[in-house]
Amino acid sequence: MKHELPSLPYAIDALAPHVSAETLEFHHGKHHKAYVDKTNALIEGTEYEKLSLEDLIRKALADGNKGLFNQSAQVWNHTFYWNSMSPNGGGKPSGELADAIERSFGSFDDFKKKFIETSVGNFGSGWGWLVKKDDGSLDIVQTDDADTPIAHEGMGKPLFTCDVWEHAYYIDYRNARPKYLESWFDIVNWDFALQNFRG
Ligand code: MN3
Repeated sequence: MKHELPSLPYAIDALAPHVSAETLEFHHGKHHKAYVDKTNALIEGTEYEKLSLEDLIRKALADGNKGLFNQSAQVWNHTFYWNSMSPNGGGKPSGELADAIERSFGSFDDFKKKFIETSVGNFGSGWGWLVKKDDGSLDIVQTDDADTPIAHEGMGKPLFTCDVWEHAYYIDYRNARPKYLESWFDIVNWDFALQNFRG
């Protein structure tokens, strides 16, 4: 199958000032598009062509096909990231997700602090994730470069992700990754996270 660049689930300027239209024009229109185009070019005429994006990512990793893994995992991660943000986001989670966060991290504030510390602490490029483990508890994980929890057994089911590659924040925050993360919490899509928690 040919993979498509999904449309953003909101207007290009809807996340400003937390994430500007200019950032999204580059991040979605150039970076994400390039990952989609390169994935399609790499799978053309190969056995990967018939696989879903998720299966393709896992097979590329198992095959040691690093080039394809990086491009295809970035396609998945970015689509998940767009959905992890909302102009109606921010605030605190509700319902059973709020309970799970308290159980796993002590309090919402402790969770937020730990998520920001973990994501700021990623030495290079990568992703911060809130994941649900098999036992129902929550965890914060970081992955490097294109790596993604969906490629690894036992890493947990992603509930939301924050892109901490410089291209995600450099236009708006220059090198200030902690500022980006603080601001990012005002657009976290808790409805999406709850849906993933339940699903
Ligand atoms: Mn990115």
